[in-house]
Amino acid sequence: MQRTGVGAESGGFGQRIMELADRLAHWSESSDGLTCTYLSPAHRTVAAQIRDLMREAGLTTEIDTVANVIGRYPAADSAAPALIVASHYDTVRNAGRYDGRLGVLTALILAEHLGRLGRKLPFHLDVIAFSEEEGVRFSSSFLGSSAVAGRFDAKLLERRDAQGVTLAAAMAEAGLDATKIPALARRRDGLVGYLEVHIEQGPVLLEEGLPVGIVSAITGSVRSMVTITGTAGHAGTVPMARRHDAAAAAAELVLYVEKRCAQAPTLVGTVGKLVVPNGAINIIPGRCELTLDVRSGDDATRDAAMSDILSEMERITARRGVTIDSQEVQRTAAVQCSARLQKVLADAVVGAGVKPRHLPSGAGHDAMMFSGLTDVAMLFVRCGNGGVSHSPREIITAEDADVAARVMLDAVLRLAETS
Ligand code: HGY
Ligand code: MN
Ligand code: MN
Repeated sequence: MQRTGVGAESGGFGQRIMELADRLAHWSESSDGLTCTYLSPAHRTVAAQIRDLMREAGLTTEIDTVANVIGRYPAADSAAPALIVASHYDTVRNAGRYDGRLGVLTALILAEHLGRLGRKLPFHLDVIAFSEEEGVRFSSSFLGSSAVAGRFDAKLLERRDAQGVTLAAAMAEAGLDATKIPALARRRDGLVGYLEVHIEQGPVLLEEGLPVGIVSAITGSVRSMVTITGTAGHAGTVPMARRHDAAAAAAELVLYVEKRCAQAPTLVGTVGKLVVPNGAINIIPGRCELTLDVRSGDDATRDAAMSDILSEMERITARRGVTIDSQEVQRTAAVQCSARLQKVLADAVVGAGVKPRHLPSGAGHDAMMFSGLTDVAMLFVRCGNGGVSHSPREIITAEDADVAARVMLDAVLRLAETS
């Protein structure tokens, strides 16, 4: 059975994916770089653009009540289960243009190609562009995918953004009805699996000269918001021995996180934001707000590091006469990808003439939300520029995007043959 189908002229998928990624990158809430966070005007425009692309591809489309964009390439049998092929369309600040969007556009291109071939599948092919994976605006990731996976935490609706706007208010302002979120949840018996194409966001495939790789596991993370309260004072008149400097305490904590999280192979720890609110050059910082992101491929390793970091916070408190409040805002368990779907991807990778390389993901992904509900697997695509991501220097090639699209198309058709 010819799987990749006629009409898939070599390189055609990749070129189109790159062109569409460039198009979607036009909309940003910043004049300096690509930033597209949940329900901003840019975010709403990109959702409409993706919906229109899905319509042009012949999919039945909708934008759901958390702003996920869903395009269905229907099975012959309306009662058939669905295969979800998805990723996210929101971005971090000053982002690259492929994180998330590569997966959305690849899924779209696949569905469009199958429609052009008139090739029906024994399952619906649901292309989903999740609305919020990065957790930038409301400090909690996977908002879009958690709703579809039936794991949305309603307490999130009271979470406030930097301007004090609650998620509930932001949704209402966008005309989204939060009471309809529970109805988005997919059932286990309605799914045959979940697949996601994503950039690797690391150097492994680049260093090994491979265009794609198969994800074996996805790292789990704990994220906290930390507030250190000391005593503000005059920078010129308070002797050093009498200070309770919140920023100096934060500096000690940052260096401790760096040292502690260097102590295990897959353990990483990051303080991504560190702010002295209303700071000034001649004021001793009385308050410092920071974020903490600790991850490991193994939850016990991660949790041991978090426990040590919390103990160090207590020691800093005692040493410096400050108070440290640490609020956990997210905890995601590490996920093993389905052996069954990894094999399907590996067979398709071999079919594309590429050595199959299985590798773990240090980044979190929407796929994690579906683990436990259905089988999940991911295909990584090589990143250039040393593998950099969450940066405008994020880069892939049209050739690699084309390989990934062909591998994913082949994998979907292999699944169709065995369903
Ligand atoms: O932070 C992450 O791992 C992902 O990019 N959201
Ligand atoms: Mn990301
Ligand atoms: Mn991503």
